[in-house]
Amino acid sequence: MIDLRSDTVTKPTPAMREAMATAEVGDDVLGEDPTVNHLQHSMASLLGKEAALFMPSGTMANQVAIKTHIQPGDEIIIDQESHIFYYECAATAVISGGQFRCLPGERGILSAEAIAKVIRPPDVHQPPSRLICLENTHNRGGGSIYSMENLTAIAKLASDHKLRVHLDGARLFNAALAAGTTVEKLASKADSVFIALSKGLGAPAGSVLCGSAEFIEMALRFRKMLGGGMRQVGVLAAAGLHGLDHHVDQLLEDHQNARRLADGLGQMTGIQIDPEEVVTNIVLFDVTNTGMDADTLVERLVHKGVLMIPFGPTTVRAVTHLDISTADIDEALEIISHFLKSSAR
Ligand code: TLP
Repeated sequence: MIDLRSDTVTKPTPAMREAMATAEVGDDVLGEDPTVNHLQHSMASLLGKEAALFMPSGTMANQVAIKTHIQPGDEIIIDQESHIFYYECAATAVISGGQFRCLPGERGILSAEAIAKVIRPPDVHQPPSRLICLENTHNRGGGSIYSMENLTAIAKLASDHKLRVHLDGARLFNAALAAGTTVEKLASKADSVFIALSKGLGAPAGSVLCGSAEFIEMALRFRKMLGGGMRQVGVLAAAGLHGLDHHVDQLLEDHQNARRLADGLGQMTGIQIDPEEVVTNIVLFDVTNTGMDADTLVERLVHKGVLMIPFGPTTVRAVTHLDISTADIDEALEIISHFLKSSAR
């Protein structure tokens, strides 16, 4: 099976398992897990933030960040395809009582001009705009990235209007490599940011939320409230530290493999894709002209040994990752091409 459903499907390597098995641990709810503390310290300094907090998942990192930033009744400006809005089970409505002001981004990317238009004036009838949420890279945007210039303009706008900025940086390393910059520079334009350890970095679980010391102190309370306080969790933190030490540079290979996949798909009759848009590890393509919808095509390809996921009625997503080689991409392309030719007959 060539599993291109997500970069979340990676299995820990033997070396990562070894790091997990030998990790020093303690009770992290008591703040006594040395490996978690090491990870939090490393991540805060990597992102140029005062403090960091280990989280069980990216979803919890986003939701704890939002709860820490807003009060019930506040408004959050966000792209309409963002993970926070699209895939987090309306958690913000339930947990924080926030209201979203959704904007149509350009492949998920918002501009300062678009955001400026929806910032509320002080008015007793209207909810206060409080927070801007950005996603970099953007998942449903096909791994699209923010330019530094855009982030700087958004941060200035936020500061002029006393709004906070939260960055869903689940794939921030991918964004930094693609933009030729550092995660620290990208994170410098946000008040809070999280990075996932369980995606491109190959760890089995975990995300790290970063921000000011004051922000993280509040976030710690909300993580506990939501049941995210874990005990001897250094075994997971060790996997994350191993990923940070060994799997960041390999993300470039994931990007090259994604582009190779996109180029190959672009040659196939029935598939619509602009390979130039594939700048990180996520490939979106349209299957309308194959005569199949996304569900049917994906389902049939499972039986041929290629796993992808439907991302809309006629859109399919494929994601490259640590457990996918260039040879796997070539084999997947051959399988898909053969399948499309035989379906067209
Ligand atoms: N994304 C998953 C699915 O939930 C769609 C995937 O397969 O891509 N932010 C972004 C940008 C994400 O892509 C995801 C997961 C999350 C947050 C949530 O992370 P987890 O799964 O750790 O809660």
